[in-house]
Amino acid sequence: MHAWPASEVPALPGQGRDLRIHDTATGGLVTLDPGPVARIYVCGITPYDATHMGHAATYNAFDLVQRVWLDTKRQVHYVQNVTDVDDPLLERAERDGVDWVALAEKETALFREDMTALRMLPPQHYIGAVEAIPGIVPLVERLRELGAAYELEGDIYFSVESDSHFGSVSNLDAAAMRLLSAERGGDPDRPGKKNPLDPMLWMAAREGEPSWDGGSLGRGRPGWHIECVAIALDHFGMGFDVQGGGSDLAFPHHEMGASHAQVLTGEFPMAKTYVHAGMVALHGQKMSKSKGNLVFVSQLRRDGVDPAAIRLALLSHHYRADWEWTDEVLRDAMARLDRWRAAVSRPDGPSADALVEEIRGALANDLDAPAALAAVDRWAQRQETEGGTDTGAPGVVTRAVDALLGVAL
Ligand code: 5CA
Ligand code: ZN
Repeated sequence: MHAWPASEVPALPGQGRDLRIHDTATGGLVTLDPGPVARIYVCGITPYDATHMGHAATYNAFDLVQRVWLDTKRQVHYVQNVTDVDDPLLERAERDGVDWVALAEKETALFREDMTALRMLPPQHYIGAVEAIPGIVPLVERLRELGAAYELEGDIYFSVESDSHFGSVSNLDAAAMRLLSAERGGDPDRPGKKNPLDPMLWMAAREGEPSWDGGSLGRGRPGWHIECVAIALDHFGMGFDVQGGGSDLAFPHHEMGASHAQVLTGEFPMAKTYVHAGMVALHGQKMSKSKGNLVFVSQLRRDGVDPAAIRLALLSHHYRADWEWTDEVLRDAMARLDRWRAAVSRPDGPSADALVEEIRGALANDLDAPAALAAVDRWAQRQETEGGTDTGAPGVVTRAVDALLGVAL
């Protein structure tokens, strides 16, 4: 499917910095060393209740990863999926009495609009689960041939024990995995499974639900994890630079996906680095579709909030932190945007050369966006109190904030 239009990323003077970032698999900071074309796969939305601030915060984190890479003069190859068929989407369509295809299309269109407004760089390949099915079926067949998959009442499961590296993304113990599996789309209590954690690869057609021809698998639809594996392997193969998503995807989604891919190819690891963003909460609880405690990007836009202020609100928290969305967060961001705009609207100002390096340094240090904002704040403050004679400075600040933070002043 098509993605959304790209906003231009201005080139900055000087040298970009290599990114040090937290890797969930090793539990520490790693310095990424991508080739001339950096490859990143970011898990996309399941298209209903899009785009809430939790979604937006997670996509903001991976947009920053790309902006740091682009600043080092690398190209970025970015792939994102849309889980446009899965249990929760079908359940929502059923609840609301709407066609699931129409729901997915409408929500994906809204997501594209929100991403465009927020100046999130688009993926080069934006792939739906449904369009990936012809690539998924042979992978499941191959897992069966390899003895890594088994059938249970027509459904096909992946055997986690077939991967000697299973557990190496999330590093959780079996009890924690079992709990999270039950919470996040798994079925650990289904009788007949070899291991309670085994995830479904292919679900046999159910009465009244959509299904596709699965060749030797029979009619059915794909499981969630194999969807992202098929898309990532198709575009990147193994060993791509970053797989990203919110922290709720570390287990089971990224763990299971890595295992599928590792068994399929005999190679390790699937992604060199696994990066996870913290969870955004509202009223003390994780913002989630199931709880319905959501603030939508599109609603704020309709209320007349400048998307640049929404973006600044996201940037005012470290991507790895869990944080709470409040009216105050947005008010502070709007005030900051006004201050920055006033500061760059003057014909001259204090030199901004050091500021560009400060923003670069902050982002290269595990995407420390709050530190980058603080550096711009200091420049804007100097502009207000002392001013300066550098006629190029306001333009440099405008371009740096645009290129590195995605904020249009
Ligand atoms: N379609 C799958 C991924 S293949 C999925 O998880 N979709 S989603 O719509 O539920 O979430 C999309 C992205 O937003 C995921 O990376 C998820 O981790 C992230 N996300 C969901 N809720 C929050 C939240 N409250 N805070 C931060 N990120 C969130
Ligand atoms: Zn995914």
